[in-house]
Amino acid sequence: MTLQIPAPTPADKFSFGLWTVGWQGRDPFGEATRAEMDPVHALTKLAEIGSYGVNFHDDDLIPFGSDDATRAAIVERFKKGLAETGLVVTTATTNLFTHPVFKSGALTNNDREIRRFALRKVMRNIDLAAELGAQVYVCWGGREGAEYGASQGIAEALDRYQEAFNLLGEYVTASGYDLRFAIEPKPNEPRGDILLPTIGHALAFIETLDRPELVGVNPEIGHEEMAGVNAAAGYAQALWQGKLFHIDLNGQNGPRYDQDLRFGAGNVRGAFWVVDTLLAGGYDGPVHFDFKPARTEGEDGVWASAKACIDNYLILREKAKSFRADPEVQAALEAAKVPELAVPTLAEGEGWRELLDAAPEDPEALAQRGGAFEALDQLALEHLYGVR
Ligand SMILES: [Mn+2]
Repeated sequence: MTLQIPAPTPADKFSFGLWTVGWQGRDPFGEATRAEMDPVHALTKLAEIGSYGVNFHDDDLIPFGSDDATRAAIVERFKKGLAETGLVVTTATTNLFTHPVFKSGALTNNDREIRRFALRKVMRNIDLAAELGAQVYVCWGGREGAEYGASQGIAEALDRYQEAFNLLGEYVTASGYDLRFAIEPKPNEPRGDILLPTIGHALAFIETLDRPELVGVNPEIGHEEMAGVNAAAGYAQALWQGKLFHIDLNGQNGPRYDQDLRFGAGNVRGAFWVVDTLLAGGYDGPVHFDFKPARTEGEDGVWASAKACIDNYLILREKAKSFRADPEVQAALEAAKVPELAVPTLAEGEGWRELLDAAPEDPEALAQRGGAFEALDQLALEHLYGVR
């Protein structure tokens, strides 16, 4: 039985960054392999493949250093493109990494003047994000980090990061913008070590801010896998803490350079569990793909890979739904006592005294019980392999 891939709809909220499909294929060893892409052309093609939204770094749309008149003309033309294609601006973000001024970081640079410049650059693009209707402002601190132990004090760097988010929170509040921030963790690349390297680090940092309710996370599958941790489990914890403000889906094969493969083309099992986690947790924000079409590809390959991100999400969503709906899976979940984890450990009205007074368990007998996880996981694989 061949699965019919559903057609994408606006309710699916698929979105792409201009920097994804517009990536020219420059890597540390080679020049660009593709021409620059006109952002308005990108809008047209994104709408054609079933995208609902688009997002951008300030410099993706408006070249760094543009004067006010140039900036205004670009924004007007982009707005017209949005109106013609019906695409929505879901998020925006600041490029705080390409220009050499940011070579040693932006919001946490040791150099105070660079920090001040960076903050002004962020606020300026927040204005544009709000004007275009974005509801989430993504913050990837790719250059916030170091290569050497003595290069910066981590505590002082976190103080400055905290100061920056407190100021930006105050800025959006004072400006009356309906905008929340989403921190995107990454362990390394381009810096040797980046601050807030994983979802967990970011979640802990957010709780120290003046307005923690304004800040959540934007986890990228590849970045979590680069750190060797389970991306789905991280997404689940962010959901559990009410902090999954946005998502970056892509593909990665284990801890190595940031591959940014099209979604579904890296760790397939990991991708399946991410989709299952998003469905179970009721995530209803944009489904954003942060990938890079391989530099081997021409423009046809760019759109083939972007469309494949959408298709792979829809395929995995169908598979996750069929897995959860399968009566054999439900029986296997019962056998593995998965529903029992939702039952509180103490009974209603019980406290530590009653627990201490309760009839003792027999650990030797309990140890004889099998987990029944192998059969359960095999059912998941059979759904994924397409034999169920
Ligand atoms: Mn990446």
